[in-house]
Parts: sequence; structure tokens; C-alpha cells
Amino acid sequence: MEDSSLKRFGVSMDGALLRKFDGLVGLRGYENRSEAVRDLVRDALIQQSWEESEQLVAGSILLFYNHHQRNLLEEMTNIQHGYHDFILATTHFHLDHHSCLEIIVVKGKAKDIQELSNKLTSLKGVEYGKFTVAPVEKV
Ligand code: NI
Repeated sequence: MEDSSLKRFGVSMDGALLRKFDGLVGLRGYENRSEAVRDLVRDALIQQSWEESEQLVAGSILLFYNHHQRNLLEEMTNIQHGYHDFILATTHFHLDHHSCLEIIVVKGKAKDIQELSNKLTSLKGVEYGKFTVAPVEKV
């Protein structure tokens, strides 16, 4: 059974690190250090579960690219068809005459989704790629 009651524990760190941490707490708008620590721990757990690649995850792959790049659109389409089981939706935005923004919503095993993301973001002509993922099972 999950224990959701609040527990307290002490954390020691040197003053310089604590000052930087407090700066981060302020910048990110956390109410207090505890809230910030909880978020950091959750992030670390997500990262960890992510590395256990059989984990079921859902997220998005964001791609910013120049559609004039030779063969890029065709390669992107081929890759996506190869992973059609993992792609829930694709949305394409024409930002200007050259630039496109594409968001691909994905769900599947972390290792497969990571592979898909790597293939897309490493294509020539993709200027920026961002992969965001969350575990489907609660951490
Ligand atoms: Ni476009």
C-alpha cells in the first residue's frame, strides 16, 4: 500500500549551494524549499524510470525544421510510418515560408520512443528537437 502521509527529513548542504538553491526556488516560483525538493525528486525518479527502458511512457517530440531541406519531409514520414504503433497524433504548424514546427504525441515503451525521437531529431535539417516524456504509471 502506498504511504502518502508527509514525512520530514533533514538535508545538509554547504551555504553556497543552499544560496543557489534558494535562488532557484525563487525563480521557479516555489512556495518553499520542500516543494522544490519534491519536484526535483520526482524529476529524478522519472529520469530513472525512463532509463529502465521497458517502462510505458507517454509524451511529445517537438521538432523545429526547415522544410526546404532536401528529402527531409520524406524521411520524416518514412520514419513515422515505421513507428505508427507509438504515434497518437502529429500536428504541423507552418511558422513562416521556411520553418515548420511539428509536435508528435507518442506513447509506448521508453526504449522505442527514445529510438524514434533520436531518429527524428538527428535528421539533417532539424534545427531543434525536444523530447518530453512522462511515465504512464505513477511514480
Ligand atoms: Ni510547414
